[in-house]
Amino acid sequence: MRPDLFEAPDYYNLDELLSEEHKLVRDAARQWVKRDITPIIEEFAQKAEFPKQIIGGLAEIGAFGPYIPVEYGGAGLDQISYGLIMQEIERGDSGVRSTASVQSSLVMYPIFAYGTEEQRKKYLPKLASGEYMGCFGLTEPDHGSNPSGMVTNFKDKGDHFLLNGAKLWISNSPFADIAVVWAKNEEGRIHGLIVERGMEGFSTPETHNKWSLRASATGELIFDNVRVPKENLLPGKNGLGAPLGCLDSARYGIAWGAIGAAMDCYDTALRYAKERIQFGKPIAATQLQQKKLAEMITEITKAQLLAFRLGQLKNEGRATTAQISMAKRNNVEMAIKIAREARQVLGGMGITGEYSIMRHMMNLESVITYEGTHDIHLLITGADITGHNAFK
Ligand code: TGC
Ligand code: FAD
Repeated sequence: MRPDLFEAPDYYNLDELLSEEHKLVRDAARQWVKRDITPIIEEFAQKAEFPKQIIGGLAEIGAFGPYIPVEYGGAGLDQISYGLIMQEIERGDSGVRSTASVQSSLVMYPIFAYGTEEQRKKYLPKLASGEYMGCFGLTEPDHGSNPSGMVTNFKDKGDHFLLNGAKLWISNSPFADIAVVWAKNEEGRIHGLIVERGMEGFSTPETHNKWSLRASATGELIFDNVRVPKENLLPGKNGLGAPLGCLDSARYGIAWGAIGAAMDCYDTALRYAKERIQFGKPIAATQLQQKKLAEMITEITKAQLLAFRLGQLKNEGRATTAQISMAKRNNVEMAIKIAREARQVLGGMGITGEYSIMRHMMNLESVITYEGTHDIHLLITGADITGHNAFK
């Protein structure tokens, strides 16, 4: 892959709205991505392998639990800092951002928000440092968009719970030390359980042959009569609202992350268009390429404003699920469209691993599907504005 010459677009001087802390956090993540992600990511994506050596670096830039309080090992930052970290990591690769999203919002957050003090102390510092890696099991083979239909279940056996079922499409599962698993009790109520690697009957086969998120490990979670200690139940919240509350946090991070992927595609396409000469002039001097590039920067700027305002609302505890859905949906679609256009600006070179665009484009095909599909987020907005739920 070529040297990383990335320069972040900031057409509306949004840096002026950031605090010194925001900029410090953002710049540290940006430098780390240039130094530790760009040089290796294409190779790992090509060989479909998660680069485990980056775990320590992710922990150092505060990507594991950015908004989890310092007393539990988190970075104690605000929601805008969290968003900026996700933006910078996804500028490098959506799969790397996935690893951080899952660890922070889908594993650390439920333990912090719904766990006991003992669970917080036992798991959070190790998750923040990367000593433990976690995964989140909600989706099942027959229940993706409709997780309330899940069949994974646990029975009370007196001194332990007996867990049975299977989860599919689980980021980080092949190497995770712990899994936050959502399962129904005997009354059909959904609860979160912490399942640890090594528990008898628990296995995590890897899913192969993905064309997307190739540098992220995805797999299954299989529970065959797994004895889960009773102290591993998350007692603070139950019902579908418990996992959906975690998704709010992860979807918010994705709304920022997608901007990073889009910025990288735009920046690459802009530089290429200025340097590539056809018919005796740079292709950047042609109206058709200018249209593409001008529309890209317009859409990135709108997405940045949406994410920033959502971050302010989130800091104030006022961001609604529907507002988060709108931002996730808009910003991921924005990014995937920009990746497709940017790929064309590079002509044939756009399909090679010399440049990051095709990898971003393929990654975004997962991002537009996971954490609620593009359709599901539209229906969440639809239900919110009309008062009519089209899911049921
Ligand atoms: P519905 O009846 O609407 O809601 C059930 C209960 O949950 C409450 N609720 C929420 N609570 C907290 N936060 C939220 N965001 C909430 N949304 C809803 C709701 O009030 C209700 O509470 P109660 O007390 O009345 O029972 O549920 P539904 O069955 O109609 O489903 C709604 C729907 C379709 C929107 C939801 O299920 C959904 O979002 N589906 C998409 C599934 C999804 O996003 N899966 C993601 C899996 S994880 C993943 O993809 C990780 S990829 C990560 C990476 O690698 O980066
Ligand atoms: P389905 O729900 O079967 O949807 C298929 C199509 O039908 C979609 O286009 C959808 O929009 C549409 N559709 C569904 N319902 C409706 C409706 N009511 N009206 C209109 N259209 C509808 N899950 C986890 O729990 N943990 C993870 O870590 C995780 N990581 C993932 C990593 C990757 C790489 C991928 C691809 C997925 C991951 N997922 C994870 C699963 C992800 O959340 C699901 O794929 C997603 O929620 C969609 O579910 P599904 O794939 O079963 O599609």
